[in-house]
Amino acid sequence: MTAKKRVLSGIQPSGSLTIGNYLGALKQWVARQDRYDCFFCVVDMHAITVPQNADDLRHKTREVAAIYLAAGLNPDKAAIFVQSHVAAHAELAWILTCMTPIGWLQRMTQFKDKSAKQQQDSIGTGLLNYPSLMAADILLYQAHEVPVGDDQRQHLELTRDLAQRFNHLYGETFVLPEAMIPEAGARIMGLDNPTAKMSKSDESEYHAVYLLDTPDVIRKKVMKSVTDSGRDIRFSDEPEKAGVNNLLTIYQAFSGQSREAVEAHFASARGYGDLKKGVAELIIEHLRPLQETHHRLMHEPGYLDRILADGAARAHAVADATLARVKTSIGFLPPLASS
Ligand code: AQP
Repeated sequence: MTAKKRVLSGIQPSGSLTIGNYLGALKQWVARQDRYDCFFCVVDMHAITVPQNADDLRHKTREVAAIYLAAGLNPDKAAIFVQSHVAAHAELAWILTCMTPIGWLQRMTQFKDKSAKQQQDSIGTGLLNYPSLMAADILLYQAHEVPVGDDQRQHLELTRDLAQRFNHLYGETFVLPEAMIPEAGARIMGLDNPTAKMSKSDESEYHAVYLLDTPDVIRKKVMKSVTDSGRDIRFSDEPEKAGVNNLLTIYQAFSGQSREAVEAHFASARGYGDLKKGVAELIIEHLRPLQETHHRLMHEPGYLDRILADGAARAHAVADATLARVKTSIGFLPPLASS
């Protein structure tokens, strides 16, 4: 019997999760858990690369873990844990940071975008080093595949470059991971601005549909989404059709239908109002069971804590072994076990 391939991914508890996080990442994770050896973490150490309120961060960390379960992750199949519970992430991140050319980090689109939103003298170094920490997350588990949205493609390339550099310098140590980007839903755009990626930390009211939004709020946001002045309901790369294209993509990703089937579904629509109604109702229908389970789990903190403790123990077993090997390779003196 061949060993299962390994998968790792994570989401930052930096706000309320959006349908972008679900379609780009979570949905793919659930689809993989039967066939792969899976590790999924709530990446709280990534979240602090921009300022966070401590109470909010604690609450969001639990909320995100509960969403993982509510979305269908099964803790008997996948290790579900909090990144900061496994210290090896911080240790390997430092070792990799020392090997990461600063120019590689300065070229990252996410760094450029996020640093542009902050005052120059308040940008934390962690924001620049974010990709080295992400490389550590992945390489510690020797992950073969990393299911993520399209925005993480560049960070995955940097992870592969770092793994290759380490393997070249110290001998074969790390598996080279591959980004698994979904065909539909890899980049869901903002409802209020379909030229910008939907992000959980965007503060505009009509930007994102959150996974825990009520049906009325979802309807309101989708009905207010930016489209164009035409009536043509079709997939398109034309900039002026970006809003309609985004709504159709959301429909396609939730329904699992082909583009042709989605266009055929809306062929008799009387205008964008019908398209928006169809999209809103589909989102509501898909999120209902997730929201019900999430609500129940948030009232069972003991259960959630046990899952996270068990996940961290499973993560430790793999991560600590990789870290020990790396430390030996680079010449760190092993500590003598105290008697
Ligand atoms: N709009 C999106 N469409 C598809 N996938 C997306 N992802 C994020 N936004 C979209 C995917 O969700 C996973 C978790 O991302 P993250 O929390 O680590 O950070 P991010 O990519 O920076 O996501 P956000 O929502 O934009 O968070 P903030 O606002 O905190 O920066 C990743 O797999 C990502 O690709």
